Amino acid sequence: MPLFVLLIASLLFGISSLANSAEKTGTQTYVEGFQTFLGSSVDTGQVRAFNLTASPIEIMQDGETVTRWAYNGQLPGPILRVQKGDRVQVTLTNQLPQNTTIHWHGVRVPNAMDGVPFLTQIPVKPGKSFTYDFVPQDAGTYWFHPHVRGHEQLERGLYGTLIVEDEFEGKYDQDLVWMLDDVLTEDDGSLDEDFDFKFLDTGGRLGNIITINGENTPKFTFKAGERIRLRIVNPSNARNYRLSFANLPSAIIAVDGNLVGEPQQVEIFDIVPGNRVDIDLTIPENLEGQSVHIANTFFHREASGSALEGPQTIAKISIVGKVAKPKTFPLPVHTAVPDWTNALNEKPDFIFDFDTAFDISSLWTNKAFVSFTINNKVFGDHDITQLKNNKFYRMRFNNGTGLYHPVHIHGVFFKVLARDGVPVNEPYFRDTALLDYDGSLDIGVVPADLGEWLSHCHLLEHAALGMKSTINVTD
Ligand SMILES: [Cu+2]
Repeated sequence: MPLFVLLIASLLFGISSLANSAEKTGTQTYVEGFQTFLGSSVDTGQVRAFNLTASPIEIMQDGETVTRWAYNGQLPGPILRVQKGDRVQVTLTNQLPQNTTIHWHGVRVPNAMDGVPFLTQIPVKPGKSFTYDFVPQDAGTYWFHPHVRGHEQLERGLYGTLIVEDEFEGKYDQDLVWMLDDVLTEDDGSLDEDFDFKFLDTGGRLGNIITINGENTPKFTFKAGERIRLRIVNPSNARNYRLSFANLPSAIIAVDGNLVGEPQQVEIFDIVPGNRVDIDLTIPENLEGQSVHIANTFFHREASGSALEGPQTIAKISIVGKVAKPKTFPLPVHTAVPDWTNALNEKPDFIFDFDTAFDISSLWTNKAFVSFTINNKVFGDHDITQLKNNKFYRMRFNNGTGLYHPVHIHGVFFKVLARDGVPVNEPYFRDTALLDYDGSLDIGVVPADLGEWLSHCHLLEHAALGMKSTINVTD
């Protein structure tokens, strides 16, 4: 080979490898930022064992006996509290008439503990047990629910909270969980038990009653001057919420578990199915003796018939008495949330088109004639998205359906980079984010746990009709 060809070749090679390494350096910053955010792993040496039995229960509702499904006979299910680094062992016993599993929503568990039937485990048959075993490494508010017939099993009442405690435990006057759900009932107060395809070709199952911890418009009594950590979880099949705390000072201090880099405004945050937000709520000292209504202001464009629509009161707070000394510590924040503003300069590595497909032959039958697709495929025929561990990826989700889709990816935290093409700088990570009905969502993600993980719409009727795929994280 002539010398000048070699020279040009080596020059070209040199330039292209230089370009590659520049590119790598850019995204490597995001990887390192995320690793710093997660911090080093912890092992307390403690084992925390719990039993969860899923079974039908009978409860009284408006003077009638109605049947729901529950963990340990409790509706909502128990609150499990553990320390970061504890070994958590939960034995699930299935006393339901169906198979079930438990998915630990938002918790980075070993893949085999993720609770997805036929992907990470064989489902637990009626009468059988399975023990989940994992060591949570991220403090915050998480939740658990079945991943078998989710649109039925969650609606019937199977969900609970997992709190991984952080350094702010015990600093608040009260630490409360609000499971914010909506249920669809018959006129006699019993659950509407049509879990066939009645709702599945729509915006999902919107209930006619909004409940907090199973109660319709509950009353809470707080003291003037109290500082409350309110952990809100949305286990609803399809409903989004926006909360208004009226004249009570409030701020979001955590999203989907982790603390935020800067406190967020409660009134503009869409709490979509799967999301958790921790709210720092202060009861002003001068409100003693007064009452305050907490409202849901989200307007669902699909709502019709008996589906309730905001704004409406979902809880009433009576302020009785006064604390001796109000707590004055600053709002908790995570000090290592990386800035990924420039991540939009990277090209999308993957594009996911959310759409619908129709099967005319099922029209006028009891079967759904619509399926919900990702890149024109339903779960089972889906493409597996291949990812490398500890590498940055930019993903784009496009919505061609005119319906809301809460996008949830198992096994990762991700950051929203743009919504409907407009850059946003959310100073926090999530595991679930809303793909708006006519919009798009751009996210950045650094996988940190190996295995094939489910990625799906958390509107449970859409998931049931195919809107699921997987990401496979390898070394
Ligand atoms: Cu959806």
